[in-house]
Amino acid sequence: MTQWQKTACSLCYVNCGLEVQTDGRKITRVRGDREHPRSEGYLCQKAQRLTWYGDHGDRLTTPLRRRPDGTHEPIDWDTALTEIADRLRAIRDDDTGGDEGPMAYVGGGGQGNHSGGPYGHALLQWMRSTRLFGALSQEKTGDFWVNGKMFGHQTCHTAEGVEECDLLLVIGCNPWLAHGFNRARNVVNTIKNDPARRMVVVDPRRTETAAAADLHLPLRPGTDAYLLGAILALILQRRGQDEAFLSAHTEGFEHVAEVLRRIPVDEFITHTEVPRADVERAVDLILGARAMTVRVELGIQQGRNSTLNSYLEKLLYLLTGHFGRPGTNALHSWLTPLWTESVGRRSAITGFDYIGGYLPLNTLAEEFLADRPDRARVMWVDSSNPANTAADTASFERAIAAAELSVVVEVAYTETAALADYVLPAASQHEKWEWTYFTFEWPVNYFQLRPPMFGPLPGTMAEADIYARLLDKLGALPGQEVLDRLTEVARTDRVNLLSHAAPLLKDAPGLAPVLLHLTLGRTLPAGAAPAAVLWAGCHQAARRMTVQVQRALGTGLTGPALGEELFDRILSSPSGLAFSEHTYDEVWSLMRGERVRLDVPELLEWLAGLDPAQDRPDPEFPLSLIGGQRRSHNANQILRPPAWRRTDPDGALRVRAEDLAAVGAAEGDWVAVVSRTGRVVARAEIDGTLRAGQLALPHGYGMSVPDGQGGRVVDGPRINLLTDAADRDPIAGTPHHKDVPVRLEPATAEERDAAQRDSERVRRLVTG
Ligand SMILES: Nc1nc2c(c(=O)[nH]1)N[C@H]1C(S)=C(S)[C@@H](COP(=O)(O)OP(=O)(O)OC[C@H]3O[C@@H](n4cnc5c(=O)[nH]c(N)nc54)[C@H](O)[C@@H]3O)O[C@H]1N2
Ligand SMILES: Nc1nc2c(c(=O)[nH]1)N[C@H]1C(S)=C(S)[C@@H](COP(=O)(O)OP(=O)(O)OC[C@H]3O[C@@H](n4cnc5c(=O)[nH]c(N)nc54)[C@H](O)[C@@H]3O)O[C@H]1N2
Ligand code: SF4
Ligand SMILES: [Mo]
Repeated sequence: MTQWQKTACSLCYVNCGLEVQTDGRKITRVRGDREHPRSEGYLCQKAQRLTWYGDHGDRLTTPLRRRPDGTHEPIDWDTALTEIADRLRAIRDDDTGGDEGPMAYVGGGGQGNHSGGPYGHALLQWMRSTRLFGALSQEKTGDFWVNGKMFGHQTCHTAEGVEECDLLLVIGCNPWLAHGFNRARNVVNTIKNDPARRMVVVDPRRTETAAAADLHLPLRPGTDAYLLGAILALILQRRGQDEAFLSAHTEGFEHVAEVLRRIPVDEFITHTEVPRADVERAVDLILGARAMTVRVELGIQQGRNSTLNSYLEKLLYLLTGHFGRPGTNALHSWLTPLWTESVGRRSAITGFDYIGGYLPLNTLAEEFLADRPDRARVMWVDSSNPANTAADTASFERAIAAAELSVVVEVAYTETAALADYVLPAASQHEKWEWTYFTFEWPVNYFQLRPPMFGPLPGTMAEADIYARLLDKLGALPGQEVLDRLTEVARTDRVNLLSHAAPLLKDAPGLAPVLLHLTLGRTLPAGAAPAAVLWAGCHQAARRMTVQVQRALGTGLTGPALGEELFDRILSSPSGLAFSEHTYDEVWSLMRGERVRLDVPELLEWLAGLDPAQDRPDPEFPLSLIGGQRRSHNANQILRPPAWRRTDPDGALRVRAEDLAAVGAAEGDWVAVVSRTGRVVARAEIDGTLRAGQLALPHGYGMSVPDGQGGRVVDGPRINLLTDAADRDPIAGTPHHKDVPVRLEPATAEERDAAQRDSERVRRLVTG
């Protein structure tokens, strides 16, 4: 009988536990892992396609170096790492720039892989650089900023009680297709079928989730701040605030109330174009709820007034006391926080604050293209494909061309890799020990370390090894004798390893992961060395939340013994395990400070200044594009072969019939979507679930892939040709991708012919 191996799905950040069967390097069967303590056997249709992630013609198997003509040639690892090290050292040594250093590091992990991040950060530190960018800083940093203000620290992060709530308020997300929380479809169906539970959806489009809801508020795109402001004002008018909760746990309510009382409710509601009666009904449901949970995502985080939206959605549950009880929002624990806190640091070039350690991805190009000595000089990309996923593709291309050195660490020959000076081939998530820090559960939180299902693909290395070898070439590491001595300590006196290593780390604390990898790592099961970094996290977690770790593990161990136990359990639990278990009243221990700060002056001022009259579509670009819609057949840039898409192979433009007819086009025609920044041709598909004047292009297309005939073909729209990096949030710099101002035009005959030709080539790959 064939063995089922345990792993997890890396196609979205929910990371459901899986069991798979394999044949050679192919995954042949996939099922949900019922022993996975969090996902309990759940999976969605995408997991069946997982094999396409690691098994395709664009897998990298050798380092590449760019030739003067822009093409790449294979080189061996030692040459690649030696040349890169020489250039890094030279740039570091002659850097005369400011204190942010010459390197910009983009990425550090995707939807399922965070093992490489700590090692990349070690390199960034060695380069005396702070400029860190990534997917988080184009979606979540506004939320982190608000959390910092309200909960006292930017790593305080909220969770949702979707399983136990009696009212689920979904704002700007579509869990039916995008998930975002555990077992999303089961949750949506269960609420739908339970007469005692309700769901309200705030989304311009009648999404699959909205169709299952008790109430759908189809607001005009970009008007969430007006709607949420009006709802909050109505709640106060009805004295719906939870006075007992407010006085026990919060401060600053009076300042918030003052601003909310001045909101012109009628005017705001009119601006959203939602019927007043429906808004009132939403308020009724909120005030009648026993336990409400608010679930949000890109619709507001990548929408207009993004950071303000992140504040208002939190006020909704905090003012009404729906926090820290079963079925409400709460904070969650971390084994190791996925981001950090940064307060008071800002980019000298753009003036944007660092948030959670990150600068806005939307400002990456400016950091390189500024004509000043402190500009960024090295572009280092790991586990990210900004040539397709960062706003304004053309400006990213200028930025990487302006870099004195660009390196991409990747499993696939991506659009970003194609532009880099050097490309370093990483072992895939199926070929190394891997984990994710997307651990967002409360009151019990879970962690899974996944063993590899295949041996290393020849020519590739795990990130931990890549960075360790590079740092060794840079002379950043102690000699072998020292490492051997520490390895012996790891074997015989593991608990005290860090104190033995302390003198080495005094001046370079960022090297800790690399040292652990090279010492403790050698004592772990075969190939598990990169997991050594988790050991430090286990000890920290055991110190920080002793009682909760004890509870989760069912042990009375204390002190370092508890950290050791947690690490051993992680190593021996292939389905994952619960690492912390809180009681509800312990939620306050996850905050910094005693009380939630409700009044955030910058945001109250922003709210008070909202003016519907100033907020009108540009007549030149009157339509609103959802630039990057989640659908049943996209998964960021993770699954590259078009063959996995039997539906929607072209990545259709979805549009209402009347908006399409207005440019003289019909379903199936090629049309041009035009923005201030660019022009993209797509095949039109009629979709009556959109609001009038709203269009949608999918996320996760626009990849250049082998066409099977010796050439390459781009599979669908490169949506970020349309987005403008300057169209961004004033605080977090996050893009407004869910509301891109565009117009529609008929495609020219030339565009149509080219698009049709490419589509046929892609479709041949789909049908094999
Ligand atoms: N199938 C699939 N699932 C995925 C991914 C994927 O690529 N494919 N990617 C994963 C990732 S990285 C992320 S971050 C999540 C994102 O998950 P979601 O945020 O749920 O997905 P999106 O489709 O980007 O957009 C969310 C919703 O915002 C709505 N919207 C547009 N404009 C507005 C507006 O002005 N106001 C409001 N309230 N809503 C608006 C859209 O109609 C859409 O339903 O999905 C994850 N899951
Ligand atoms: N216009 C528009 N743009 C968007 C969005 C949108 O809605 N609209 N959504 C944004 C969002 S929410 C997100 S999260 C980003 C996602 O965009 P990115 O940050 O670029 O992340 P992914 O698309 O997930 O790409 C991950 C890359 O990591 C590589 N990879 C996979 N496994 C490994 C590994 O083990 N090691 C290494 N080194 N590499 C690996 C994959 O090949 C892939 O190229 O896109 C953003 N861009
Ligand atoms: S919900 Fe996400 S992690 Fe779970 S199977 Fe689907 S794509 Fe994979
Ligand atoms: Mo994302």
